[in-house]
Amino acid sequence: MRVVTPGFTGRARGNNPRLPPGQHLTEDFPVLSVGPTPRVNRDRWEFAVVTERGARRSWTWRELLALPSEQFTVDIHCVTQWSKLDTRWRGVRVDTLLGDLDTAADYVLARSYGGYTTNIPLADLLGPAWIAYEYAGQPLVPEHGGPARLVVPQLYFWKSAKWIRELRLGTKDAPGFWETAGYHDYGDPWREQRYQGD
Ligand SMILES: Nc1nc2c(c(=O)[nH]1)N[C@H]1C(S)=C(S)[C@@H](COP(=O)(O)O)O[C@H]1N2
Ligand SMILES: [Mo]
Repeated sequence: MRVVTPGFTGRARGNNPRLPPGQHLTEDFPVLSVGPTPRVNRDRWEFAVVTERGARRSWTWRELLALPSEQFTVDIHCVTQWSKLDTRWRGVRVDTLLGDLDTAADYVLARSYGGYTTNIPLADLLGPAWIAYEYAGQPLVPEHGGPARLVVPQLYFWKSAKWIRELRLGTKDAPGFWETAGYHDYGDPWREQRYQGD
């Protein structure tokens, strides 16, 4: 039996219920970077979580790899309207990194090597989200954010900071690079929250 839902014949969506409004599918993996690709040596790489009270917890590359990791497969949606289904990664869940951290924060500013920033509610980083270091079974290449990047699949992909360096927890929301430039503060692709006011 074929069920036809009225109002969802969706030619523009290619009839694919996994495609958010205004998006089209891509098979390749476009690179979208604001500036030059930072080359971060894994020997000097460090990742840190900083709480609203200034407590800092950090990991070297070896320490990150020693943490429990998982493979995950997610759909990603760029605000420039491409979506890619079933992308396969390996990484450490953000809740593994936060552990029993003592915080009253609701917001996080992700900060990258190279200076990029983006804000994400803490709840979405527990949603889950990952610090990913493998893509399609290979070490994550610099163009796609290697050594490691954030992957927050339920938000537009600009929230998934490449070359992640720090998660800064705060009690107040602080917009990042694209949010300051007029992009949506939250960025839910299913509600098509592309720009401020959407
Ligand atoms: N540090 C950093 N992270 C970033 C970006 C960037 O320019 N710098 N671009 C964002 C945007 S707009 C998108 S769509 C994705 C692109 O990731 P990709 O280049 O691996 O496809 O990374 C996001 N994370
Ligand atoms: Mo993007």
